[in-house]
Amino acid sequence: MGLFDFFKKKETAPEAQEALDRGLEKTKEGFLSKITKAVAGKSTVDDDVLDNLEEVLVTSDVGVSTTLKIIDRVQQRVSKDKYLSTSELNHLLRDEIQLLLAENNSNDFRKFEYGDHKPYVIMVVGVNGVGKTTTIGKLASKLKNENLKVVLGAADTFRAAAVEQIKLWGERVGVRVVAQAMGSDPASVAFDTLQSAVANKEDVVIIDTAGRLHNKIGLMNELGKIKNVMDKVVPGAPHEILLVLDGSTGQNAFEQCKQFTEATDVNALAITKLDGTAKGGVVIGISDQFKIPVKYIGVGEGVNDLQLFDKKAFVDSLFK
Ligand SMILES: Nc1nc2c(ncn2[C@@H]2O[C@H](COP(=O)(O)OP(=O)(O)O)[C@@H](O)[C@H]2O)c(=O)[nH]1
Ligand SMILES: [Mg+2]
Repeated sequence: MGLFDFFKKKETAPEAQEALDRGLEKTKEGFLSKITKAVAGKSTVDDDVLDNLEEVLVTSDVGVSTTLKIIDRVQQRVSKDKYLSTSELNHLLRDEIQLLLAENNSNDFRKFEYGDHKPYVIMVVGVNGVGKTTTIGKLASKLKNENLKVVLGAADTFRAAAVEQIKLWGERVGVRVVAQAMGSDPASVAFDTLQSAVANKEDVVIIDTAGRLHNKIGLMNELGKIKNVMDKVVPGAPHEILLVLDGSTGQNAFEQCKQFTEATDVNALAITKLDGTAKGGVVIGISDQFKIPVKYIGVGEGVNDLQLFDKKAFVDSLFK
């Protein structure tokens, strides 16, 4: 079984769907009430309705280019069926969004073959405050529950609180944390972590980093240095560069995604804080525009509030 397959099994479970529904409540409320307004007083889907719908999607943080793609698809369906009723619109919209996402990121994490890499090394990047350390703690807990040996590297050495926070998560979920003093070289922490993971035959290494987005060159250099060190200890590492984005920041998350993907080889995304925000549409836009699989979504601060992103379940939940 691949490393991440177990998530997949759990994702289809009713508890996971319920947690997702709860987490997306605010987005859903906003989205559905806007759609209701968009079709008010109309029986068929005409140009006015499409214009209103476009506005609904843009104001739900789906992003302009993804919105235009969706509207275009809906329009094609409407031109085939001129008497399409507004009551059918919800289903149509849901189907088209699901199809769009399915076309885009077809190469999912489900294809990860964990057996190819031991240790499997994940480097976590993203600006300060987006939820990197929290996501690492949650992920470590999930992996540990599957009997994988996990070790965390406290390579966000920029702030003392950051080192303490990841140590706390380590204690809380019962995984080893490699740390040095605040202000030490992040690459040196990464080196120590990987070396000890190899010595201890651990399965998964997760490296936290500082989210300093000083400028693109600075970021590239900082992350490049950590990556190079990892590759020396475990050739090919990091296998995963996970960019964490705060979904509640809407369009800012798009901008951060752009900057980080330009600075380093991000190959997985986590979008956090979808609970308590009405901006959950950002997941659709980011998933569509960046062609990088959204692997995880955060729907709360608790240790169990991390889910694997399941496109179908996500969109289903929005339209429930
Ligand atoms: N509501 C909610 N809060 C979250 C989520 N993920 C992280 N947080 C909170 O966001 C804050 C910053 O998280 P942290 O992991 O320290 O961010 P970092 O600076 O990127 O490491 C903390 O208060 C977390 O509890 C989430 O999915 N939902
Ligand atoms: Mg942190």
